[in-house]
Amino acid sequence: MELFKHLPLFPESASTVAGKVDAIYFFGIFLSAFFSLLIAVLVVAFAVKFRRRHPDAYGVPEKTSTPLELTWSIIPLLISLFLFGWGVKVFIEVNQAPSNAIEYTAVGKQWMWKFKHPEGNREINDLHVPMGTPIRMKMTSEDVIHSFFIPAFRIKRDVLPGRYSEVWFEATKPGVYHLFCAEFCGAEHSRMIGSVHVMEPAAYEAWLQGKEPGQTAVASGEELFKSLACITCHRGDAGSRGPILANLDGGEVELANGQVVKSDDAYLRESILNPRAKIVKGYEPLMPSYQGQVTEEQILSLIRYLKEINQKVADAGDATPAAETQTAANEG
Ligand code: HEC
Ligand SMILES: [Cu+2]
Repeated sequence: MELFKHLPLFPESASTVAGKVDAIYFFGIFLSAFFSLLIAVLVVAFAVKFRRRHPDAYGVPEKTSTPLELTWSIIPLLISLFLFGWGVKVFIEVNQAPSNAIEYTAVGKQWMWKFKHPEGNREINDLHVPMGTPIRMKMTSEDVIHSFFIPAFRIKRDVLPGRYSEVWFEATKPGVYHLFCAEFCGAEHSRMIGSVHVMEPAAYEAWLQGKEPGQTAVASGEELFKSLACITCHRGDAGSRGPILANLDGGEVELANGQVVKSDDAYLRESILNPRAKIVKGYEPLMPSYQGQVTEEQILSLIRYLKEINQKVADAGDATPAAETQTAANEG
């Protein structure tokens, strides 16, 4: 808000949701201030108006009025419901990344933030992002609970060990913004800070060009898949010891105990670290645990790679009928 530009109390607003979050906040402040003032003024005014004027004056007995009672119950109810509805609308918007959001990853660690761009660039405590692009940050922690907080974007999300959490934003203004850890995480918690550099798309491209790109998550996942010997059991054909890794991107998996579970990031993570927790139907519990052998970043890369091959399998499945029609048409 322009009005608060020079007031250090208020962080800049630099994301698509910031203004919406602020609007609710200001409405709440306005509402509280309005009613507090109204009540305070009335208390004083009535105290003066109805003061005792001579020693033998007595108050009249209280009268009750149903319409009055109803009015002052229904109006606040409507105001609260309005605030609730508005809050839910913005809450959903803040929590649901648009489907075209680009995935970055962040790993919190005492006491730093490690980022990876989809192009493979890695950064520590500094995060460069293009303006006007929705970005989904997939996050986990290597040790304790941290919290990813960018005040200028009005987003904050806990980052938990052993779990994935997500937050999204679309920056609207070039600049450098604070990144804080908002969960006390040890002696140097206060130094777990970083900077988000929002750049014009062209400047961001130039920045990327000037950097050693590093390996994309998919590429390092593929390399790990070979170097950790996953590929010896998951060869991708019917004869291998491990299941064909398909239909794992949001699909369903039938387990040996008859349960059906949804395959998501948490399932894939567990399959790598604790494979015996859920045994796939028709397979032996042969897979070794990779606990302690892979870092959080490597697990993220492996999951990314698994999803990529799933996508390829799915695309191939989609492509087949089309290809057949193609050949049929050629023959005809
Ligand atoms: C010794 C053989 C072996 C190795 C090595 C191995 N796996 Fe497995 N994997 C299996 C078997 C067998 C299963 C099915 C039984 C189960 O659920 O544990 C499985 C299951 C899985 C599943 C669940 C599949 C599904 O359809 O739900 C995933 C994901 C997976 N493995 C990934 C990996 C990754 C990643 C690696 C390497 C880091 C790896 N595996 C290494 C044998 C292996
Ligand atoms: Cu922290």
